[in-house]
Amino acid sequence: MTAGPSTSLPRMVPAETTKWQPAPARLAAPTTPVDALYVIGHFGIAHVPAEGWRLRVDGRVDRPLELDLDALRALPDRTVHAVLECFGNPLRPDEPTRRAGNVVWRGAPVAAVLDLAGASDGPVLVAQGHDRGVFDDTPCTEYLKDLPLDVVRERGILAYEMNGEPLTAEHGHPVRLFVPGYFGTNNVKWLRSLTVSDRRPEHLFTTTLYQRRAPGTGALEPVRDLDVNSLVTEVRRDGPVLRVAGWAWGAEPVAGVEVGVGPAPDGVGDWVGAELSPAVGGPFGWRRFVAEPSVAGSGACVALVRARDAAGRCQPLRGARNAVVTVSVPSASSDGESCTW
Ligand SMILES: Nc1nc2c(c(=O)[nH]1)N[C@H]1C(S)=C(S)[C@@H](COP(=O)(O)O)O[C@H]1N2
Ligand SMILES: [Mo]
Repeated sequence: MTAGPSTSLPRMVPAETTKWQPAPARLAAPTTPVDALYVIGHFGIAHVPAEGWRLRVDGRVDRPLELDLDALRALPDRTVHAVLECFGNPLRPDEPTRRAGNVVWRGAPVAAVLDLAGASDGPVLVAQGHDRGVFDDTPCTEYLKDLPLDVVRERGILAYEMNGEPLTAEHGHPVRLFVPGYFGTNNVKWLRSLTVSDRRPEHLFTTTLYQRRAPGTGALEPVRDLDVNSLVTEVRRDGPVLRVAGWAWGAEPVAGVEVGVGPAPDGVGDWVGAELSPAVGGPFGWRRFVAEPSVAGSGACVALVRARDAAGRCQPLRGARNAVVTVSVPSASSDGESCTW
C-alpha cells in the first residue's frame, strides 16, 4: 500500500497474548464480556494512541480524506449485536476451533465515510491495519484484507466501542472494521486506511492465507461468511439425564441444534432436538440452546452437539473447522470429576 500514514507507527508488542482463548464456561452470558473474548493478533498487539489517529480513505474516490476520531464520532452511529468468530488456523482449515463471542458493536457506518469521500462502486474495499511483523515466516509491513465493497457498504461499521466501552488495545483501539456475519479475519483491528479498488491486492492475508475451497467448484476463495457452528458452555449430569447448553450461530439463521449421546463419537444413536431461544440482539447474534438427552446406564459417555442453518447446512462430524463439538461425560459415580470439551 502506498498511502502514507498520518500518524507515527504504533508500538508493537509481539507478546504471548496474540492467541488467547477463554474456558468455555466463561462464555455462558448472552453478551460476552470483553475480557472473556478471545484475542488474535498475528503480529502481536499494536498500541495506537487515539490522539493523532487518522483514518485515511482513498483509491477510487472523488475526495480522498482523513478523519480523526472526533470526526468519526460526529457521524451518525450504528449499533449491532453480533458474533465475532475466528476462522481458526489459516494453515489448517480442517482443524476445529471454538473462538467466538457475542458483542455489542457501536461505530460509524462505513457507508457514511464512503459517501463523504465520494467512493466509486469498487468493487473491492481494502482495509489496512497499523500492525506489522512476521507471520508464517513472511515479513509484512501491514495487516491487509480485501472485502466486497457492496457488503461492507450495506452493513460494515467502523467500531469505536464494544459493549459500551472504548475498544481495548487487544481488540483494535481506537477503531476497527466490523462486518456482521463475516469471519473475524476480515474485521481489521487498529484500522489505518480504507482504499476503494477495482481489484484484489496480493498479500499474505488477502490472497494466500484464509482461503478455502468452495463447495461444488473447488475454487479457492477468501473466508468471509460464517459457517454454522456451536459451542457448549454448560454440561451437567443428573442421574439418567444430561443437560447440555450453549450457543449456536452462523451467517444464515440457525434452524436447529441436536445433541446425541453414546459410548463413543461413532456410537451415537438418537439425536435429540434442543430448545432454541431467539437470537440475542438480532439476526447476527447467537442463539441459546438447551437439550436434556437421557443417558443409558451410569458409565462414561460422550455427548455430541451439531447445529443446522436455515439453508440446510449442518456441522460435519469431523475434518472441518466447524466439526461437531464432542463432550466427554464422566461416569455418574465419579464425584467431582467434571465434563471436558
Ligand atoms: N490488524 C489486525 N486485525 C485483525 C487481526 C490481526 O492480526 N491484525 N486478526 C484477525 C483475526 S484472524 C481475528 S479472528 C480477529 C480477532 O479479533 P479479536 O482479537 O478482537 O477477538 O481480528 C482480526 N483482525
Ligand atoms: Mo481469526
